Amino acid sequence: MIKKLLIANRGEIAVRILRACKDLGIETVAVHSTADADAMHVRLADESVCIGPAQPRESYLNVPAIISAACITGADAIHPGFGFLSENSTFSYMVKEHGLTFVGPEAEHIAMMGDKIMAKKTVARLGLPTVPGSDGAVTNIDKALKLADEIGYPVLIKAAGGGGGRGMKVARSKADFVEAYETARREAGISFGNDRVYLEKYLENPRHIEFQVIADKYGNAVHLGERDCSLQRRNQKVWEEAFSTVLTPEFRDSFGRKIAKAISELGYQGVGTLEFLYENGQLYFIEMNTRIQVEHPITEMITGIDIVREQILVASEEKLSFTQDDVKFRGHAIECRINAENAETFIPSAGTVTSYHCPGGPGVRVDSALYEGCKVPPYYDSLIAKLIIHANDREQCLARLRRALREYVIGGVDTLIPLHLKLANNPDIIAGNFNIHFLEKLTEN
Ligand code: MV4
Repeated sequence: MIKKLLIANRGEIAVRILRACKDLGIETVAVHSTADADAMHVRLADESVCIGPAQPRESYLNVPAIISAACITGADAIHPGFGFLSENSTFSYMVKEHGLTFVGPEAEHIAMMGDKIMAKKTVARLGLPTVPGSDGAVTNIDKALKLADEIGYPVLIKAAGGGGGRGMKVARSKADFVEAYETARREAGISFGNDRVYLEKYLENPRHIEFQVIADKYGNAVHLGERDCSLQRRNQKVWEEAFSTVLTPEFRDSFGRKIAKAISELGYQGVGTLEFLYENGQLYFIEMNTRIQVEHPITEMITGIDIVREQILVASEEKLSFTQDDVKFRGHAIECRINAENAETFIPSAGTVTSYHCPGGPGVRVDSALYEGCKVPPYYDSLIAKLIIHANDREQCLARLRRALREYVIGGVDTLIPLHLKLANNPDIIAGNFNIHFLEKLTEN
């Protein structure tokens, strides 16, 4: 078992991981930048190490400083959280080379899923449906044009090194294709140092649905159902739900088991998320994330499983403590991402939190590192709290959400709370009637 865990992250996810460690009796080491000296994750940890200046490059992305901090404090493991170094296969490899446990999958699996072409090929070979498109990279414009005709317009050109919405170009017709293709390759080369691209049928109005999985080192893999993450803006998710309103229990069960089987066959170990686009009653794989995700709490609420605890346990080479048949789903959960941003302009808002009142009561959970008087620095992601609501059904969940949002007070910085109140009262959202473009359209201008 891991005895002492260094958390290579900040903010609410660092606090979330600390809490799992405390429940497990694991000692904790926080690392922080100079801007985070008074941060909640530093205060709650058993020990802390300053790893550099405010700029992420010099602190939370500073691999030598982080590994040194683990060595001097006698930590035997590192948890990367999400963002920062969480999907950096070189980092996970270096952690291991220093005799430390990396709380995450094997470096080979991180690298495999980081290459979106390899990820898609692997998942297709394992029998899961993928978006129709090229079989791997397209390297030649004549072949690409021919393929695009076969796929049928609109066609999307995606970068192997992209993901999360980066490095995509749509070609609406043959007339657009050559320019879109050349631009996509050039931009991919500049952004990712890898100009390999692949083609996909462009789905016009899909939902974004993702399945949570967890696997141990002994081939046991289970799925924990899906989340609907369609409500996003500029590739930033804003509101997530478990379950999606569109999958039936039978579909979920059979599709989820296929995913778990594929993950087991892959020899994957740790937590992971398979992202799909949903259109016309079908799911099509697009990408896999090899980290714990921001929205994991909604899955925790409907399954009663502490996913971060299980993640630490499987990294400690423990067997998964439950089987697929043990997983029972209950009710509905919604997560609202409370970003320190203006709710109309989405301009980030840094500063001091001058007042703080957290909502509570039945079905309300807040994951946050905020406290009255804390600073929200301008250097990092604007996510400052997650409001997670659970209830027996979706309607009651929305009612509790409205109640909790009205109760929540965060003074001194702008937040997305007013936007979430608007969403929780929107007839289309109440009816479950939305896709990946809904929020962009609602908030444009
Ligand atoms: C797509 C797509 C439509 N058709 N692929 C954007 C993020 C990246 N993970 C994949 N993305 C998309 N891939 C095909 N073939 C539309 C998107 C997309 C999107 C996907 C999920 C959530 C939000 C999105 C917003 C814009 C575009």
